[in-house]
Amino acid sequence: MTLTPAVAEEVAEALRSRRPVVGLETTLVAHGFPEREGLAVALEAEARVRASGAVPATTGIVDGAVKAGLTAAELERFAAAGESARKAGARDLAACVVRGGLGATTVGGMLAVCRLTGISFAGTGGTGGVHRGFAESLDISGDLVQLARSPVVVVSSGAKSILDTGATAEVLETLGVPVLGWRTATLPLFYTAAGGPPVSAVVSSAAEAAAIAAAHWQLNGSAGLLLARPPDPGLDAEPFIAEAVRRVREQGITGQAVTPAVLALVHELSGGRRIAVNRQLIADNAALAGEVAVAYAAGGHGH
Ligand code: PSU
Ligand code: MN
Repeated sequence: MTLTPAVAEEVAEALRSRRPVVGLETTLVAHGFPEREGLAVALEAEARVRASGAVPATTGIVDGAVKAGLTAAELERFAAAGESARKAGARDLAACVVRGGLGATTVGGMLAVCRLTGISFAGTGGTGGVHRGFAESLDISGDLVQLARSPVVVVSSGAKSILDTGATAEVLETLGVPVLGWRTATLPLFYTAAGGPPVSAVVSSAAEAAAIAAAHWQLNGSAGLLLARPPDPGLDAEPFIAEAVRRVREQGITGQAVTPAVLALVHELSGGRRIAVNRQLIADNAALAGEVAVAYAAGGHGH
């Protein structure tokens, strides 16, 4: 067990010299895709970050060490572990470090690692949020609170439409997290571009997003921003989602198991199309995070 994060040499060097770095999460690698496809997704996201001129730092807990920047062999371990890798939100980091084994970071877990290591940009598929039926379950993803606490721009395809997206937007407003729409005035719904609540500001270039982030960090200290990019192409998953949420509730599933259970059912009901759309948007979001990180560095803001 070590409490000092293990930052890959390439990542550490980039951070020292204020060059662009992009954090990535591992829950989607271990739990988000069937049969090791998570490895291909992770490598694709890293390649897209590199192509945009930034250094990828995929985060996870490996044998008791909090890591920023994983080797291909480590990524392979996450993909192969599947369900046996523990889902690691911010609250789980300590137990993972003490127990050893693999902890697959959620967006919230990744943000905690970004805070520890000084990473200011990150990419993912969809961020967690307020679950449908929250009035009964009080199920609100830790991703939201971590966003509010971490000076990081997170690029995602908005909040998954398995969530109550209107309530999610309200909580983001309450927490003071700017929601920037990438060339869109409404929050994308992960699989689909249209129909979400309004964003707080529309941005049309990476330089503009970087300038708003820099200003936000000056004005609001250590608070994060969400940059929401509509998926391309989309998928109308709505008919499957209500059914999936209903079945998961009926089965009495609660807590951390809710998101993966709903996603698995949506996948089953949508006949696998979800996987292709998901894969594409994760890679595209990673690339945009890289572009914003590059613009931020070029604007003389540092990292
Ligand atoms: N998107 C997917 N699969 C996932 C997730 C998102 O396609 O597994 C993960 C992300 O890591 C996100 C997490 O941070 O779900 C949120 O989980 P919860 O609602 O339990 O906080
Ligand atoms: Mn939850």
